[in-house]
Amino acid sequence: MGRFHRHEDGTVHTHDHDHDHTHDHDHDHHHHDGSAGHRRDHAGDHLGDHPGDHSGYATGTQRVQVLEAIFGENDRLAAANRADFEAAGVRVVNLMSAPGAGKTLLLRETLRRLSQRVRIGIIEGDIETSLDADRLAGFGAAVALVNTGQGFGGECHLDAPMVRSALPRLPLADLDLLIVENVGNLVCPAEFTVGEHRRAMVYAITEGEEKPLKYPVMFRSVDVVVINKLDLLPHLDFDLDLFRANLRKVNPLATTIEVSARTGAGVEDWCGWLTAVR
Ligand SMILES: Nc1nc2c(ncn2[C@@H]2O[C@H](COP(=O)(O)OP(=O)(O)OP(=O)(O)O)[C@@H](O)[C@H]2O)c(=O)[nH]1
Ligand SMILES: [Mg+2]
Repeated sequence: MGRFHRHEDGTVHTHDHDHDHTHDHDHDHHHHDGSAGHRRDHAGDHLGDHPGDHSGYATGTQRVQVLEAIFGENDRLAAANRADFEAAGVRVVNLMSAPGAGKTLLLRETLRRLSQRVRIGIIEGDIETSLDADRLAGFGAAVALVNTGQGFGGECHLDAPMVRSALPRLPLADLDLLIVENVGNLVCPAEFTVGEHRRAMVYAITEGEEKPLKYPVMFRSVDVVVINKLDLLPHLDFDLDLFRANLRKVNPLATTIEVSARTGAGVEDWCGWLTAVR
């Protein structure tokens, strides 16, 4: 998805013109669920701020209408999910990352440490397979799998309707915390709220320091960035200070937590953040 902007009021506009883009689209936004006072970007900012021929689509109005309908439906069901979460007294964290950043390993280590004292549910989002859901079985959490490829058109993210489809398979009223492991993707999941209270992302230091600048929509949308794979630092020429500076440029308010899901270092800090979500 690109070449369109979504506004706070739900309206959308496209860039179906072909002049150079020199104007700034970096408006301030707030989450629709009010969970954080920081910015939520327009969709497509990563494509919209550079010069280029944007005349490829002759169907601008129809595209806008379809996108408004998609986001409108998502927001409606996200609100319904949120109401169910509130009624059940469960706090919900939407966990996102690029593929392979370490979400599932971090969740396994989280369950090892927390599941004795916190009642945890997991919604495991993957395009295909139950591989990650299987990896999280047997650690004391209720796990519900959503395959976005089966019946959902192979989507690159979990949206509110998909999360809603998993709720009947979870003992919501008996949970304290529900963690949604989103599909591994640095772009699409940021655009779809699922009714969560907080947004978190796992970022692996193998991904390079510049990713907050290249994928600002995701990095701006989160409350916390878990910096993972710190055990690999001696083997990389990764500059942690430069990464932090890049992150601050796009999201000065994000909390950061340094971990290695492999060695367990820092995982207690992440567990502390999770249990403090109110
Ligand atoms: N060295 C090292 N490897 C890690 C760490 N965390 C995860 N990995 C490895 O990175 C690979 C991907 O980890 P996953 O937990 O599957 O990552 P994911 O984000 O769940 O991946 P997707 O669900 O496919 O997006 C696996 O081989 C993990 O063992 C870490 O802290 N250090
Ligand atoms: Mg995973």
